[in-house]
Amino acid sequence: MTEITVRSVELREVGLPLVRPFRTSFGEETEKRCLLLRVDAGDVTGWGECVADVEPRYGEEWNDGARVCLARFLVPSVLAGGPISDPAQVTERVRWVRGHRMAKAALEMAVLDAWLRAGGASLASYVGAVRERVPCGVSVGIASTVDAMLDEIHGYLAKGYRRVKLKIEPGRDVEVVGRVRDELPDTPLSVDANAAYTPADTPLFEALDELGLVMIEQPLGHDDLTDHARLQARLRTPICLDESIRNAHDAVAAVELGACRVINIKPGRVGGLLEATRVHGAARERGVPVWIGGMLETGIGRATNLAMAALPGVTMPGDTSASERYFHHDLTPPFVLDPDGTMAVPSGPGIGVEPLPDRLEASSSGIQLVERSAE
Ligand code: NPQ
Ligand code: MG
Repeated sequence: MTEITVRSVELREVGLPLVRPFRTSFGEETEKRCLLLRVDAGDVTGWGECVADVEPRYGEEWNDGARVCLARFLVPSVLAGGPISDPAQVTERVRWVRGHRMAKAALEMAVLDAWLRAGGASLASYVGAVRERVPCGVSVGIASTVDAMLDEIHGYLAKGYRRVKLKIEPGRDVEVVGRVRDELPDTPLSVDANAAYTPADTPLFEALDELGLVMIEQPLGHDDLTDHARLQARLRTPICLDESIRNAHDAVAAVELGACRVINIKPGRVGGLLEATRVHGAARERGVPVWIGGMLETGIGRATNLAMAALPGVTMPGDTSASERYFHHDLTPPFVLDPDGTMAVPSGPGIGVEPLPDRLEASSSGIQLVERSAE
């Protein structure tokens, strides 16, 4: 039995410039800023990445809030609990804190990485991966013109991506997507609204329903299931829920209500890799296809997403794109897309990657060490 004792946890903010601005219905980013955690467990260390952003736009959490929650509540609870012989103990020790799933997920990832390294096992094997390579899709930000968007899409298709997801927002939707569909009649296309619409927009979704999309992601409220169920009943195109699915319980409720026919799993959004495997299991039992989303992760979070994408119920290409889709220089050795549109699942111990020391140094700010408090 593998057992580790976490001695301290280092929290740091890293900033990586994006190769091009990424615009969604909730805002535009030119730099990815996130918290990275390094767990020191003596003989082994582990890395975790928090998917929160600078501001609470995609979800309720944000970097400064996540850092304080980790430093004040989550890390001390894990440190105080003593040795860890099962990663599920992390979940148990932080259960008393309501919500803060992104912060919890980052800590679980870092402890799990250290624990797996201590036992010499890979994350992929631990979660039950069944593939060594996974098919990948790409998410395309809202551009100022359709031509600019098409240029970008043609570039991705030339690299091999197997599905293209277009971000939409009110005023940049049916017409834009229709023009892309006209130019690319056979490309698997989807759209993601990031909760920008209301039930009053149903006619707009009925128009999108004619465009042969693979799915329509999170059209309505970020915390809604019932409006989505009513909309899904009127559409042939599957609705995929992202923001609305906070845990496996939500996934079951969404499927039973008919609120979606596809689920986007993001380990960070559901509170960790272990809960993400439960979302996967719940969907699989019910015959609901899932795929792994992306939050513009550095190589740390990208590695864990790839491991999850190798699970048997993940039957659609996800937003697990190559490092170069987002960054000139990733924190880890870059993840590269094969011309066949697949990427390799990391197979080394733990999450299989570590930050490159010089890249980490060059992109870090605000480093904080959280140690066990004296009894
Ligand atoms: C989605 N991701 O599926 C998200 C949204 C998103 C790849 O489309 C910083 C932090 C920027 C989190 C931009 C993709 C982000 C972010 C987009 C999440 O809805
Ligand atoms: Mg989404």
